[in-house]
Amino acid sequence: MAVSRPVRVLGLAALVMWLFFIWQLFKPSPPSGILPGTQFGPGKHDPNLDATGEPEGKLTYASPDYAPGPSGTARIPATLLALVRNEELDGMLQSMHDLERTWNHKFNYPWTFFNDVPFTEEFKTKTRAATKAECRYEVIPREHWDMPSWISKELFDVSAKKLKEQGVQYADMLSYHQMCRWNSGMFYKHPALADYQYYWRVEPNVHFFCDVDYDVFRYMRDNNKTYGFTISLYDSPESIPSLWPETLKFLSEHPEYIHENSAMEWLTDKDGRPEHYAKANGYSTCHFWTNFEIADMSFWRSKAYEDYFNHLDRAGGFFYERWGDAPVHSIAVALFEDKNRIHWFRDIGYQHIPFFNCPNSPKCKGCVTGRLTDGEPFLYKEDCRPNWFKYAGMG
Ligand SMILES: Nc1nc2c(ncn2[C@@H]2O[C@H](COP(=O)(O)OP(=O)(O)OP(=O)(O)O)[C@@H](O)[C@H]2O)c(=O)[nH]1
Ligand SMILES: [Mg+2]
Repeated sequence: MAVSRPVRVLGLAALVMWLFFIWQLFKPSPPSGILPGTQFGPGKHDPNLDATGEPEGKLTYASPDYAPGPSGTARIPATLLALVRNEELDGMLQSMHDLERTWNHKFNYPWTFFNDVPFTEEFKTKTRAATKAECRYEVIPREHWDMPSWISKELFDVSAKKLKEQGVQYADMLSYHQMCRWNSGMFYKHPALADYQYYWRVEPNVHFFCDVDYDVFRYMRDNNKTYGFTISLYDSPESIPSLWPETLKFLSEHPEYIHENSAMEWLTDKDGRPEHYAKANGYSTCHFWTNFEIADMSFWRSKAYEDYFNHLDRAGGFFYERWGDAPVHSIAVALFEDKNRIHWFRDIGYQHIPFFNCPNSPKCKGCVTGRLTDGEPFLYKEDCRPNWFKYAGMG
């Protein structure tokens, strides 16, 4: 029986569509939930994909001694710390809900909120309702926030315009510069923190994915850790052209501050991103992403760091360039501290848009194991963790 041409064409199209459908169903796919990082390269291994448990060393678990209030005698002097604006209340509540759910409801460490203006009653009421722990609300003194007297506003305006043209994010936003300076060298001087040694920095709108069952502050103390991070990235070299030259100037005056087991090689790696290294004048631009930070304030309060911060502050780069607290903290801790005291909290699932730390653990929910970013593919090249693993070990 003769079949007309249109019918034959239709039949062929149907067959092609059917085969395409079958192929879609059975095509080979990566193991579900796992996206390989691209920075680790062929034959190299992303440690986020390894089964992840709790860190080695002494751990302290929840007990009735962590109850809220004065009966919580197991807590050490430590606080959850957030610099936040009143307008970011919803984002702050989101971060609090995640951190309380995964960790703090077991330990009830106090929250300390900082702002350059007073917190509203709504902010206080709603954040208090998000935790059983104590909440404190602090205003930053003007002398910790305002542009210092030796900075010229005119020069700031000119520099900001130039940086903006070079594509430096937030370069013309004065408050962003103030925020970076405060996070670099001011927050731990606030009288409200005088009795605290450790802090966990929390920003609005971040996510925590994994149940953590041990007291992370005690972990830091009992295992001699000074600084803890989750994500490490390359920085925008245009924001810090003179940070490393200023650091070298400082080191030539104070060679005694460099620790014998420093992570200098990590700071000066040129192979990871040669162009960044060149534009940043000898600094890899690798840094710990400080929107997550668990650290010992004794380090920031040490003479070495105080001298370093004052040197940088006088040099003017917090305003005439756009030095971030991330490279400043990272350079300091990598130079002046034993690198073994820097700890990768691989077990704390975390996201600040657009990057993740998502371990391979049954304790984690809501993130994709090993995924560095859910943003554009070019963001994969920002991942500096491989460099950290190469030079500094796993800490
Ligand atoms: N109170 C107050 N908080 C601020 C100010 N500027 C920034 N912050 C807080 O400082 C932290 C960092 O600021 P962000 O604007 O998130 O900076 P960022 O993380 O580099 O930028 P994003 O990638 O856009 O999130 C956040 O917790 C903000 O809420 C400010 O002028 N006043
Ligand atoms: Mg942020």
